[in-house]
Amino acid sequence: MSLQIYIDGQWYSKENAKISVFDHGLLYGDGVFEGLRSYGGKVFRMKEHLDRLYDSARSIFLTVPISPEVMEAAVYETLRLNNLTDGYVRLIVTRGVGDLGLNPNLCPKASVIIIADKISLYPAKLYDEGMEIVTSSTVRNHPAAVNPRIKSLNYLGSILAKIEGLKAGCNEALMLNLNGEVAECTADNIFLIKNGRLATPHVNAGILDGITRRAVIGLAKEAGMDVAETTLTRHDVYVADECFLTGTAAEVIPVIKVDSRPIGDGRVGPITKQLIAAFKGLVAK
Ligand code: PXG
Repeated sequence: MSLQIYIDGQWYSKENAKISVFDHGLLYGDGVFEGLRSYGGKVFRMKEHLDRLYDSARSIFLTVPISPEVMEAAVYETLRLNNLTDGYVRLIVTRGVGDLGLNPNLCPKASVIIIADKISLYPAKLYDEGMEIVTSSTVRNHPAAVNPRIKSLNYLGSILAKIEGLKAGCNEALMLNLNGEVAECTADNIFLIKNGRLATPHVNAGILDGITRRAVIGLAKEAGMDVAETTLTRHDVYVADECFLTGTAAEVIPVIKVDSRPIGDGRVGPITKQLIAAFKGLVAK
């Protein structure tokens, strides 16, 4: 059976799941989204994802037409209809259909789309051996423009950085903020380890407040590690002992080379391994 996709209260097969070309989500990237993951039939940190979605919407004056409770039920129903216990869920709220002008007041109703599909994982090899990343020339969105904490449908900056990464033979790319400080990668947050201590950019560096990032900070603290949310430069990355990325799709993935410089001894480090194992334990709960 074809994938069943939720649009505004009804499910459509993939072939028939269509939205208007006048939807401002398409015309202007006017909307917000979330990426969630289900493990063994349970969505990981559902409430945190829904809170972030509704906060993103609120920040852009977008009224989500259904309550978080109805949204949660629709997510589970979409997973069930597609027989997915382990899967990836994309939640999208668009401004809805309007005219060709920018005016969102002419879009009477926001649209909600829920797509549940199998997760496309990075190759297992990357988790064992670590990945290589490069710094992108595309600067992360300035928080005074559209704050990166808003998971908006405008991902062009991250897409340009991703293209630069791919052209350099890398699966991810590091983005700096306008001050030249480390921000995050295109769809993942970044962590460094130096002398047994963890460090990750503060959300005020202009990053997405990642839910996997929060989970890993919690796991590290539970394990008695020191975690600093702080200002980091590329120098800190280059001289780190270990580096890893976090994200809903990637989970926790080691980085062993940045801008052609091996991180630490160029192999996946012990603390990264420990946190990968702890994260596996957490999602299996
Ligand atoms: N930073 C950015 C810019 C993101 O878009 C993360 C960090 C990680 O956040 P979570 O909450 O997932 O730990 C994201 C995640 C994908 C994908 O397929 C992920 C995101 C966006 C688009 C695609 O992995 N967002």
